[in-house]
Amino acid sequence: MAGKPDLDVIVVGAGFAGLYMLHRSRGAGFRTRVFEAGDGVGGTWYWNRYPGARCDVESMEYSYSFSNELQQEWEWTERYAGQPEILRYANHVAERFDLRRGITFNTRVTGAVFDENENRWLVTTDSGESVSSPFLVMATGCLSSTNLPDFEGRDSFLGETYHTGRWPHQGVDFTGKRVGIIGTGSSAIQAIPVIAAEAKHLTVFQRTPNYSIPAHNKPLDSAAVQEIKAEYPEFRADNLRMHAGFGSRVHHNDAPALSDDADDREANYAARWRHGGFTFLGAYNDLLRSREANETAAEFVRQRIRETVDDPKVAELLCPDNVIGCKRPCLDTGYFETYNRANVELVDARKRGIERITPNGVVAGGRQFEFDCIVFATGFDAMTGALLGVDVRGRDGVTLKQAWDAGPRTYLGLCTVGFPNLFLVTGPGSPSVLTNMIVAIEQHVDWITDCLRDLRREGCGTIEATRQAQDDWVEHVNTVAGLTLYPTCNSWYLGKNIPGKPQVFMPLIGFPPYAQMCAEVAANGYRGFDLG
Ligand code: N01
Repeated sequence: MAGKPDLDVIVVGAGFAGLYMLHRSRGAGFRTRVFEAGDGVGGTWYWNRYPGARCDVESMEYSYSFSNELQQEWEWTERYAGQPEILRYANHVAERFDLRRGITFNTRVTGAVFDENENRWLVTTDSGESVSSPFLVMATGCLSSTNLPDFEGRDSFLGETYHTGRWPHQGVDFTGKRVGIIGTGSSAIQAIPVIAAEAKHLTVFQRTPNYSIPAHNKPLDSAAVQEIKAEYPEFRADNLRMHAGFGSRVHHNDAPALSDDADDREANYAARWRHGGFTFLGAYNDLLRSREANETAAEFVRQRIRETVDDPKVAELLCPDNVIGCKRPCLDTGYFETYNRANVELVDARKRGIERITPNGVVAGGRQFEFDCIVFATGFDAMTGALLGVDVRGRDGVTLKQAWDAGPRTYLGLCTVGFPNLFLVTGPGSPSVLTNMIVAIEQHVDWITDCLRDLRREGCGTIEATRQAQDDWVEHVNTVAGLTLYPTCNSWYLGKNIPGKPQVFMPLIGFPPYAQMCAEVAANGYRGFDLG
């Protein structure tokens, strides 16, 4: 490779992480270019346009904090913003900070090879372009690589098929259609009530029942918004303190569940249920540490399901029996009520799974169902899928896939041994999906940009995690997870939703101490990194 690269930083992805990375690094004087596979900004909110798509973190929190002008001028309309509004926000940010000119759209990065002689990344794209830069930032998102299970006969279906994570931009009209939906995760739980209201008939195939908490979404009250805006920095700081694993401001009760008697506990859960959202899981401090405590909250939710769903058999099928909060909890608007509709059927796919897909529909539970459309709400190859979807090669030509053969290994969730100058935004081993993603993104992008400036100031060309620091970090992430009930169910946090994926608890639990650790690493001369 000859000559100087004309870029300092290449960023993969123009979601919230890529947009902010471009803004910060450009502001720090780095020549930065972003590649984006879609034809617009927004990442996950660009692709996930399924009916009912809405964020489960409140809109006043799920937004950038880096610009006071931005946070003052933007007006959210609902307590939980819908996908179209969040996408409008992403577009507004791109316009306001003149980011589009730094983004190459409709271009997927296919490969990235580290040149050890020149200390730079050579990046190739599906448009045939090759570019190089010393630093490469993967802003590829945690829930962006869709999981479409290899059901027998999947491609034989003659009707229309959709994946919630790749929804057609023009929308889908289900009027008069017989629809089957596979999956009952967050995406399905949001889509099911909306599709049911439109379709002639909806059949839901459920493998594992899910806990869901009412969102109680509503228009935002402008006086309350003004109050927050008057003290937005304090509100954000307060939110950080309150993050404890559910991605949003949670009012924590710092007492164990069994310290209350049954009536008080019920009253506490009921008040939080009426408030809606993840506040429910902050009812006690040991809900994700003690099975006995957890069961009290789980049973409260089961009772609400039994109360809501008219047919007792359907209600029992909908009642989960695992730990609440162990999988990402869902927030819904009228999910359980939907099973009282005459045009909705719930099918138990737990024992025999989806047996096969036929030209006319689905075979499950020993029955044949005929459909005009099938919706796959089957989730994502989370946290590593998008990273490993790019052919990344580090020192000695070792691929990221090889390096992570037994599961992802990182230092701070930001860097990985053998891949110098490669940064992961909200990578495995960082809190990422267990906190408010925009908060996690801002913290990572700020850390990476400050690091790039420090390297420039010190005249360093490379930064790479040491093996010892990485090994210690992986052990730390596992130890913290092992103190909780998180690893006890088949969640995508563990990679259990993807056949053959190594099972490792990928996110780190606990955002505020994590952010503090990252700051200390930088303040101590990038402890745990080799700088060259
Ligand atoms: O995906 P999921 P998702 N046969 O993996 C089923 C975020 N998100 O897109 O549980 C039959 O949760 C699978 O069954 P099981 C949020 O973090 C946020 O819904 O594995 N079924 C499950 O029911 C969320 O957690 C928002 O047994 C199969 C479903 O498909 C994450 O994205 C909205 C199957 C997949 O559920 C992912 O949510 C949407 C098979 N072979 C998403 N394979 C909000 O902000 C999978 N399933 C509100």
